[in-house]
Amino acid sequence: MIAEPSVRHPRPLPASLSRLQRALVMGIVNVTPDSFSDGGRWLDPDAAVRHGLDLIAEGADLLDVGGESTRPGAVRVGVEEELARVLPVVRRLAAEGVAVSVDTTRSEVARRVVDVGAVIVNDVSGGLADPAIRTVVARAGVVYVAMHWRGHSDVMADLTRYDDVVGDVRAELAQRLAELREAGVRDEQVVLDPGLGFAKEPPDNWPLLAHLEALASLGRPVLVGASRKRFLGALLTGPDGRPVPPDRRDAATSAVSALAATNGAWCVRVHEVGGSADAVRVAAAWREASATRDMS
Ligand code: PMM
Repeated sequence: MIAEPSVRHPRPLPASLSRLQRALVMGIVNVTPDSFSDGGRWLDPDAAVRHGLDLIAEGADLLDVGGESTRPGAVRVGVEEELARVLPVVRRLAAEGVAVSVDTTRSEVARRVVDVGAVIVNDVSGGLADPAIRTVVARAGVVYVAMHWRGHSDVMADLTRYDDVVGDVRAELAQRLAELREAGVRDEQVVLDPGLGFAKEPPDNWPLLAHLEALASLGRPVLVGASRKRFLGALLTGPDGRPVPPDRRDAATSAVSALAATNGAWCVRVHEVGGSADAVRVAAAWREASATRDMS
């Protein structure tokens, strides 16, 4: 089912973004040595800032800066190392006028990045890894992305049992939302995310994408992070009959962006921005046309 045409943004979002009547594109800046598709490329702060500005020039509406890899099996970094990676990059991008999100599960990192200009805290654990992050977000009043999560990267491959993946993810996200309210986070600050690839086997991701409306029915905007993930590699095989590698999954990522935006996603989080920037505009035109045809 196609969702309502008007785009509902979380608050507070910079006015330059909240006036857009289409899904947003979040460009990924991983300041890590080991992320699954681009680890090590932007570890130097100058390179990370340059890459971020390139993504904005290609059409990203906002950037998500991360200092800790969440790829399956990844080993955690210390809080000081995470801060050293992200703080200079966030500070400089925010000073350039970019809307910056920070991908962190840590309350201390969330507090410090907001101080230097981040406007979104993107927590892949939805508050479970470090519950104090809820209070930080409540006090700061920034937008908070609560992703569906069941455990850190070293254990998530063992946490993939679902009775009904859509119903179970929805119920667990409803629980995250209740915990956030309890900590004083206002509903309007919150964005929900199905956590594609996190404690999910490749086939689990498709029903979540096909039923975005089930998550949207919790009353909050939905962010989709499908970019270059393993379930896309598993769908597509190369000439050698093997799953295509991460850097060959961008066309499929753009296709997901178009479909997700058509079905009401608030934002898509992607490595390669150009294809998704086009896709969300196609989706907006499609939605508008489907909403405006006079049926009488
Ligand atoms: N995926 C990754 C990291 N952060 N954040 C949100 N909100 N949603 C996601 O799906 C998500 C995320 C893993 O991808 P990466 O290692 O390429 O950043």
